Parts: sequence; C-alpha cells; structure tokens
Amino acid sequence: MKKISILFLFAFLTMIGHSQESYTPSDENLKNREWFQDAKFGLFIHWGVYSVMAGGGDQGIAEWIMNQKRIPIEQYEKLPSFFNPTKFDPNKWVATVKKAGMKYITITSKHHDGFAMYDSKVSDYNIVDRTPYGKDILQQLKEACDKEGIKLFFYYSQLDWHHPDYYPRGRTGQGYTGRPQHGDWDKYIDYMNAQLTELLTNYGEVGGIWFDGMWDQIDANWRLDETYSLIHKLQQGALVGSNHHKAPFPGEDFQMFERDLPGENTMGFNQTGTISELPLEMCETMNGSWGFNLKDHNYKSTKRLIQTMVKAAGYGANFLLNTGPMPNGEIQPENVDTLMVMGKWLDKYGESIYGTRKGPIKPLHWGATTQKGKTVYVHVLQLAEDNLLLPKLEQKIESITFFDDGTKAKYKNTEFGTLIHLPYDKRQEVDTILKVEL
Ligand code: FHN
Repeated sequence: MKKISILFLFAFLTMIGHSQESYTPSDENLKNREWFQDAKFGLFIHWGVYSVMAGGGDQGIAEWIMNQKRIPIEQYEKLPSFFNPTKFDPNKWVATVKKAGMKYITITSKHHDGFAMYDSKVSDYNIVDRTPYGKDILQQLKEACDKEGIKLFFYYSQLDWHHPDYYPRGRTGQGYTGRPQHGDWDKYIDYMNAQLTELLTNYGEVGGIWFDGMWDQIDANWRLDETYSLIHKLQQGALVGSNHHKAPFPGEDFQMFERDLPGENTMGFNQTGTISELPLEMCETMNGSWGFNLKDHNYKSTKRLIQTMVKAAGYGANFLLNTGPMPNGEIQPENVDTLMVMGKWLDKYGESIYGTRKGPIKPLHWGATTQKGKTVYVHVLQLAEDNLLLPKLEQKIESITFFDDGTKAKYKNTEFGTLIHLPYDKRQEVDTILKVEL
C-alpha cells in the first residue's frame, strides 16, 4: 500500500512538473536579494512589435493583440517589418529611470507572441533578423545600464503563441494561429532553455529572469528544476522569479504580485493569498495597459502611484512600475511626466523607502510603516482625524518627529497603542511621514 502511494506521489510530481529540488542559494544570490530589497523601485518595460498596433483602437489590448484579435502567425509575422524604432535612445531611457529614482529595469526579452527583442541565434524570429531596425535592443540597453549602475532584468514569457512545439496548447493561442495540431513539448523547453542561455551569457551580469506565462498551463511539465538550475549555474547571482500567481516554487528567489499589493486579490490573480519569506515585488501599470495603447489615457495619478509604492514598501515589497514604449522607441511623454514627479518625491523622502524593510505594523487603511535599524517610518496616507492611534510596538518609543521639518510630534502611550497628534498644518497631500526612534 505504502509503495503504491509513493509511486503515485512520484508520478503526480512528475506530471505537474513543479520543482521539488532542494535549492540553496549561493552567497552571491543572497547578497543580490538584499540589494533587491534595498532597491525598492524599478521600471517594467513591455516593448515588442505589438507596439506598432498600439492596441488596434481598443482599450485594454496591447501586447495581447495577436490573441485578442485572433491574428494568425502568417499575418502577425508581417509586423516586425513595420518595426523601426529610430528614436530609441537607451541612454535617454536610463537617464529617465535614474531621475525617477528607480534602481533597476525589467524588460521583455520575449513576450507571449514569441518575438525575441534581441539577437537570438536559436530562432530568426527576432529583432535583428526580422525588422528594418536590425539592432539588438537588449544589448544597447545593457550597455547604457552598466554605465549608470542600473541593474537589468529580463522578462521571459514561457507561454509562446508562435512556436509550433508549444504543444499541447494551453488556455491561450488556440485555434487561430495556424500551427499544426501536433508538436514536441520537450523540444519547446529545450528551445526556451537555449534562449535563456543566450540571455545569461551574451549580456554580462544580469539582475535576473522574470518569468511569465506558466499560468497558461500550470500543470504542464515545465522542467523547472532544469531551467532554474541552468540559470543559477550560468549566473549564480541572478534572481529568478515567476509570475505564476502561486506560492513560489523551489529555485525561485523572489515572489511577485501582479497589480495587487501582497496578499490582496482585487485582480483575481493572487488566489492563494500566500506571501512568502522571499523578497517581494509588486508590478503595476500607469494606465490600464502593459504595452503601448494609443487610446488608453486612463492614467493613474502620481498621488495614487506614490501611495501604492509606499504601501508596497510597508509589506517589504518593491514597486515595479510599467511603461509601454511607443513604436518609435520613445517612452510616452505622459509616463515620463509621472516618473519625474515620483523621482522628485523620492529625492525628498527616499530615506523612508530605500534600504528599508517592512515596518512593525502591517499596512492598514490609514497607511503603512517601513523600518531601517531603530527608525520606524510611519507613513500616514489618509486620515480624516487629527490623531492617529498607532498600534502598540514591541520596543519602547524614544521620540517621534515629523520627517518634513524635524519638529517633535506630541504623543501619548495608552493601553491600546500610541496616540500621535497630527495637526492639519503638518499634513502632506500625499504622505505625512513620522520618524519614530526606538
Ligand atoms: O499576460 C501577461 C501580461 O501581458 C503582462 O506581461 C503581465 C505583467 O505582469 N503578466 C501577464 C499576465 O499575468
């Protein structure tokens, strides 16, 4: 009986293909996890040949246009010949990132449409071979990042609507692509690992790999053990994360949350609600799209974005804010404006964000706390009253001051917590920060 159940367990684990290997991160990897947690703010870039279609006149569609409009591969393959981003200036992108106070970039090396934005040798379906532009975007961006000390991460879509061997098909890319109704899954995984090998050997040291798309068929045999150990073998320090919307699998170095704060599930992606002990990251869009969408002007206010970043930091999570560059290679001016406002805010208040970890009190309706050593930063984001009852802290409070002018705040310890007086003339529109010394 026991033997049967062990055999069953083995068969089950092989079938679901989840990594079960015990993984011990290297010292370099652990060091990079610390760096990552200190960095707090990064730019997510969704850029591909789909930007030429700019959403096709529909809001909510951009990098998904191939699937949403059911464009067969034969037709979609014409798009690269229209992609000529002559205004792409990697130094300008990186200067914008720096001014925004961001410390890293995560860019799509290949999205679900299967098109590689770099010089891949394992497939000619890439920017160098198929576009009039003919240059490797990632190479240029990496050089610009290196000059300015910005780390570069590569987004890689495991899901592929173009490769014939991505078979059996998952929830998407069905029916319309024109691919044959057969394929060799293992060949596809080999192809993916070959592309990852390129990404981890041809561009110097990279921050890590940001996987996406496994949710298309979560139970397929993804051979994660092999892929993750390949990455860690090629670059011990590279951080692996996967947006599969589940609790992290062994071999992953950080956990991400799509358009939700850790543990929240307003988007329906984070059904498990699990928050792991790994470094965390939340990604968010500036409007409703990842890739460039001409019609979507529903931009989130800078107040909202800063407050989300602060709340994310209150959970100990990084904030990876997205832009979808235009087909000419420029970042949308509206997005640059937003980034500049955020950068200005961070110039002033960055001390309460960078290098911090989650504070002693979990984010609540009124705001969040972050902590660095013996200093707790209390971020009051919305509070109608002029007193805040801060839940009891384990350590004794030595002093409380207003971040802005360094003046002392009046407070009183009660049996329910510390009551802090927040007069309205001390309040800031976006975030009133108090420094609590322990
Ligand atoms: O389908 C993708 C989507 O296009 C985008 O890349 C986001 C980024 O988190 N992830 C996927 C959806 O979960």
